[in-house]
Amino acid sequence: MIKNKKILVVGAGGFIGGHLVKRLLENNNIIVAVDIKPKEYWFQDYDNVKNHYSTDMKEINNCRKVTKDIDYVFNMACNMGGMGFIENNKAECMQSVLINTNLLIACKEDGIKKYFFSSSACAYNKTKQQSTFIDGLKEKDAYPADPEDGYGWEKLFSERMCRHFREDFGIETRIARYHNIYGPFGTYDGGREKAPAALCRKIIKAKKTNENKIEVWGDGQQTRSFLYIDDCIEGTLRLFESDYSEPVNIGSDEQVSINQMIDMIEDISEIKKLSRDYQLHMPKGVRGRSSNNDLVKNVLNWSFKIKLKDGLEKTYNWINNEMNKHGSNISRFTKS
Ligand code: GKE
Repeated sequence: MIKNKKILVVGAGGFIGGHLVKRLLENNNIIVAVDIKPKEYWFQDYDNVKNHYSTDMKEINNCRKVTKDIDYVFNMACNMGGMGFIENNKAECMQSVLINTNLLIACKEDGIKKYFFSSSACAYNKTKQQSTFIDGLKEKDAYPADPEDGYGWEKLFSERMCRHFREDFGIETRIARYHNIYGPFGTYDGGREKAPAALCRKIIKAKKTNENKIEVWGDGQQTRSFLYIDDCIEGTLRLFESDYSEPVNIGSDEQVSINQMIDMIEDISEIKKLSRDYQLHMPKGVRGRSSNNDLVKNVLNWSFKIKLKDGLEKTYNWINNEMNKHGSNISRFTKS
């Protein structure tokens, strides 16, 4: 694993960025950490980061300020969230293209050797995700292009920007297509939360208030696969160190319906079965999605380890603690 390097992590105040910084620090790397959020809203606190910056990396001059004397760059930053956010904020999501583009330009100017871009399963062609249980998406299924409107187009375009900076200017680029990453220190309330955290929160709240019903977006039969954060960080670092420069799925192939995931969370909470109020008008996204992991096994000799039930248990316990601490007050985990 990467050791004793000077690494710029952009989006260090967010969910995946926060876990990445923690892991890189454990390996004695020197970290320069950047996020658009004020420091008090960063999802994790670090004592031993060399520099923190709260700055907007959509501006090229801000990128130029932080890319000096850096070995490697991880771009984990974008304006994002679960379906409730990305379906209603397409223009906001697409502006993240400025982060990746300006950061790559600054990296080229400063001779950065290696660059990581966090892409998404939202880059995949929508027509391949129209039935509930689908074959896992293979990397080639992103083309012909018809990604998630807004957010997915930004990811696909930025993937290509990385490719051309590699081909034309020799920056080594690595690209992960993340499949719905979840776990502790992630957003669980406020509108940007994804399904695992949202449903944990709703079930915890039902338990605390003795309600017997939760709201579920869609009919509950839509499917996804969810990847626990520790697996995500391991896969990310392995990909970064590999010599594979095309996009790779970092995801799980344990495909479940939303109803099946709710069953699991109900078991964890030991609550009696709740009735489900299916909200068909709420954002639903694609009908079915899962990761095909043939390529990742082949090029990294690695695949995810943590089963959904186990990852949900850790996530549920963390959200439960946070809700006990904050009550109905807004915590820092409500901002992306
Ligand atoms: N967020 C949320 N909250 N989703 C719910 C809820 C709820 O209370 N109840 C049911 N769902 C359903 C959604 O309607 C959707 O069909 C499914 O769960 C998953 O929603 P999600 O976790 O918000 O996001 P998606 O998997 O559709 O999309 C996410 O994909 C990732 C990549 O795999 C994106 O929002 C990105 O966060 C990310 O790129």
